[in-house]
Amino acid sequence: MRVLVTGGAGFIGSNFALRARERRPEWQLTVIDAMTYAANRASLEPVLTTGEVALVEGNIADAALVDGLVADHDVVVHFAAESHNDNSLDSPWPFVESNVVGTFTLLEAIRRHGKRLHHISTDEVYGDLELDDPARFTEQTPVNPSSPYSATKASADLLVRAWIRSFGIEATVSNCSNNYGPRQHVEKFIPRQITGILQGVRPKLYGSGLNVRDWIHVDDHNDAVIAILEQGRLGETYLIGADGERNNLEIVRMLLELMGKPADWFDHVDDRPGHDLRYAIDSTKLRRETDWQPRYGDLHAGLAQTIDWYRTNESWWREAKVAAERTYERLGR
Ligand code: NAD
Ligand code: TDX
Repeated sequence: MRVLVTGGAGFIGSNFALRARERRPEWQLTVIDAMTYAANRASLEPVLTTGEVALVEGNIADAALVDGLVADHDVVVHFAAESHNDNSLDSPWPFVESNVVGTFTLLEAIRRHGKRLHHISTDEVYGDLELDDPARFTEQTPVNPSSPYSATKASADLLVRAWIRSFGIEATVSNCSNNYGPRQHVEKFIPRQITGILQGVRPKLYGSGLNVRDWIHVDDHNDAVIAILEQGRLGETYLIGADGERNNLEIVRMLLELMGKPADWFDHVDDRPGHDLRYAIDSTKLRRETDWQPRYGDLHAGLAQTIDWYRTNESWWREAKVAAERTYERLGR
């Protein structure tokens, strides 16, 4: 099977390429990535140097390029997106271009060539839940996005659903909760705090720190994607989550403990505008229809592995850290 991975030089996409090489060595993988600030060629180095994965540097909104690549592959796994909420509040256009126009461009190529698509999305399209609400998101929850990022992801999801219904394309969609693990850009919450602590900087909590995210290890997310590709029903949406609800303060306390710092060694900073309170995923459908199960049940163990990775891969993140912190300084966070 020839698999085209969009956004494969970013966090989840590069981990997907590495995991697919291990679990499905017979697949032929090509990555298309615009190599934005969020991409890192080094993430793919082990599979690029052996020739196991081909990297095409290009934009998914480039219709001619995408048409040729889709024609040459059997399946497209679509990770490419602008992915950071804080950036979307600062400058929304790249989010519309990559997430909406980019997805539209892919869909048209998929339709022309009759190929299979798996579209990767986020639980943020459903908006947020109250802190004291026992409810969790399901595939039936109506979309209700809060930020420019989540609005563009919801738009992309709706385009995919419309192309399934109106044009009969062979596609599946997954909406996953917050990922953590190796190779995540240092602008994101967990790697920002880990790399900060390694540099002697106290963690920074937005607002009260009581906002809840539902954490899943990136390998568990990617195993679910492989399960959906192989066992999912065409036309369906699957929610991916591993019952990892924690508030941000609890995460910071775990990191401080694992890294040998006092429990109160953090600061509160200004809150993110429109900051979603809580996300929570009910992944019953995925578990009922496929054999997927998360392997990282223990968040402590997953975070310890992630800390080790950042500790031993400083050259991977050093430059990006300077740029990310410069942006945060300008945003006052
Ligand atoms: P990321 O920012 O680390 O990586 C995104 C990659 O896409 C980058 O390599 C970037 O260069 C590339 N890209 C962006 N625009 C492009 C374009 N127009 N053409 C080609 N390549 C382009 O993001 P991530 O965290 O790996 O997220 C991957 C996907 O998973 C996204 O669709 C995101 O919405 C979704 N998702 C992420 C999370 C999470 O917690 N990180 C959770 C659920 C879903
Ligand atoms: O320094 C920080 N301090 C802090 O308290 C940062 C960077 C974040 N936060 C908070 C904001 C959120 O409540 O931590 C939580 C997680 O923040 P992010 O890592 O920015 O993630 P989030 O906004 O929840 O979105 C993530 O999960 C869903 C990904 O970035 C998205 O791509 C994905 O769709």
